[in-house]
Amino acid sequence: MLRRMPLRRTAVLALIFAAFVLTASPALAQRATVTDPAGDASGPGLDVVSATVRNRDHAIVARVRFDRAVRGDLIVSVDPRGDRGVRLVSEYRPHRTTRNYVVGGAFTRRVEGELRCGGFRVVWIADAEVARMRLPSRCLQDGNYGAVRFAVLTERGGDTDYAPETADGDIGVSGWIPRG
Ligand SMILES: [Ca+2]
Repeated sequence: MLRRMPLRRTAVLALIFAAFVLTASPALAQRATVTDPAGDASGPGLDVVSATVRNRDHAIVARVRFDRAVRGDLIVSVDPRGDRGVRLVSEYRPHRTTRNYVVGGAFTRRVEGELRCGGFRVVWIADAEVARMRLPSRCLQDGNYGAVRFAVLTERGGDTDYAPETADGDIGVSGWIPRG
């Protein structure tokens, strides 16, 4: 027969379990999300609402949500620790051809020039106001990297919106995301 556990002991166990889950989840998640207000964009371009990046073993996957998926350029900067990163670019044209490409250098260390990256894919799900970018691992430092961090910028002529934002209102950067 089961012995009834005293109430206080149950509460202590619940607290220990909650603490374990809270400590364990960031390492297990291998992803980071940043959010940004709707309605803060400069001009009629892409107003970023949130962005999530997953650092999977074989690919880095970014999912960016907008207030509305309208014409504009989306740039996701990805930075490995201590090394040169890349910028994932999608020039979204809902009624024309959308151009997708990768450029060398993250926002933190910009380099000009397009990179060849076979397998770089961008999907716009306009009904859901979402863009999804997938960069194969081999296109970043030949796959030799661990944690990454990211930032999102949108442009239409000039800068439209960005996330995360620092306290001073400049473009910031996410926390480090361990590789899955
Ligand atoms: Ca915004």
